[in-house]
Amino acid sequence: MRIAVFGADGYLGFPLSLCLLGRGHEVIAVDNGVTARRAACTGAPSVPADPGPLEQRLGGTGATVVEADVRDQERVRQLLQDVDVVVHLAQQRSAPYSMLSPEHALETVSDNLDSTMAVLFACRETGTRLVKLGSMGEYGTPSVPIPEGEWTLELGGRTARLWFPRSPGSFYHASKVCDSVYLRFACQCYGLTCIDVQQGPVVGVNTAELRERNACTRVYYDDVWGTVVHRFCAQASAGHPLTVYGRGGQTRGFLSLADSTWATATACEQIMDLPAGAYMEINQIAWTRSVRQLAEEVAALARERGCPAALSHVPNPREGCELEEHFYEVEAAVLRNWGLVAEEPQQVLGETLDYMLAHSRELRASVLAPRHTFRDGGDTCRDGHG
Ligand code: USQ
Repeated sequence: MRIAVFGADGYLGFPLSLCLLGRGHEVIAVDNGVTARRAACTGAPSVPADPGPLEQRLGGTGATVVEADVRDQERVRQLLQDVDVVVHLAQQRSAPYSMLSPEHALETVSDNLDSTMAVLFACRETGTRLVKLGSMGEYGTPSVPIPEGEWTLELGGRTARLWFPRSPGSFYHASKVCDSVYLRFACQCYGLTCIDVQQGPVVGVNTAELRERNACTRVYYDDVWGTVVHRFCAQASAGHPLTVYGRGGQTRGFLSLADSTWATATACEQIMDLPAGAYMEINQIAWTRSVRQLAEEVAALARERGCPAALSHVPNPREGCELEEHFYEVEAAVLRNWGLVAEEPQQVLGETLDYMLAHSRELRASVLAPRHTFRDGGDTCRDGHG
């Protein structure tokens, strides 16, 4: 198949492109480099600091690399001519970034909406099918199990198949809710075919294809772009206490980078079997952990490697926007039915820790502690957002 990956230079996009190529697909890798620019703006280095130009990193694979802004409707229409499936990852993907200032909130919701609308209308015209990366954070943390797709409500002696209620915890997560609303409507109204992937935080630095090419993806560890496990591993490697926000009972569904690329590539293939007009939601997670448990596991692995890692319960910068203790259960049957054999959490945590230890000299100490709160934001990059 011909598959376009929008956001191909990102943490997920690059390994996904390699995975799709490995499965024999033709890949059009599209990016405009905005994530690296945004991260530089908040003082956030990735590891490695500069993985090199995408064209070079995909050299010799046969992928077509295109620099383009996917908010540009006309450009997206051109790019999707004769493309079977597009994977849309090209969005502002940091919850903390979206809470830094009114400008960052607006940039997040408008950029994410613009790109989704451009992709949606291009798909309507070209018949391209869409795999869209959403977020498990659309649902928040309700005190009941989160179903996969629609659920049945009984009220007043009647039943209805409905969408599960959304409860986002940041403007970033709210932008993903809007994406889902527009895409579901477009499937119903225009006959678009879409898999909306509600994904939990992705963990890890490696996939089979990255190992094979001895290549790296962009991994962040700072308080704006770094996700929790990457931060804990970097902190342990740098001799910094592991910053558990508040009580640390915040529980999420995680999956490894390799599992995420496998699942998203599988979604690209599975979507061809869906009837036109189908809107399918899947919950892309493999295992659940509280952040306290994760910190304890990373600290234990660090101690095994001779690093004296300690936990520090710091005031939660997301106070008021997330619960610190809650029930969390997620239905994730689709991935199991597709045959996902998830990587063991211990293996993924250990590999991520080893990666950070190998790069410990590059780690910037000033971005390890939280610098911003969701309520008050911060001054970072106020003038140069985006
Ligand atoms: N946390 C800590 N200590 C830290 C950093 C984070 O305890 O040093 C806690 C946060 O309070 C939060 C949890 O870890 O409760 C997860 O935070 P995160 O920064 O790892 O992930 P999040 O902001 O939720 O966003 C990430 C990705 C986003 C994706 C989302 C899936 O950046 O693109 O959509 O995970 S989900 O978490 O299910 O919404």
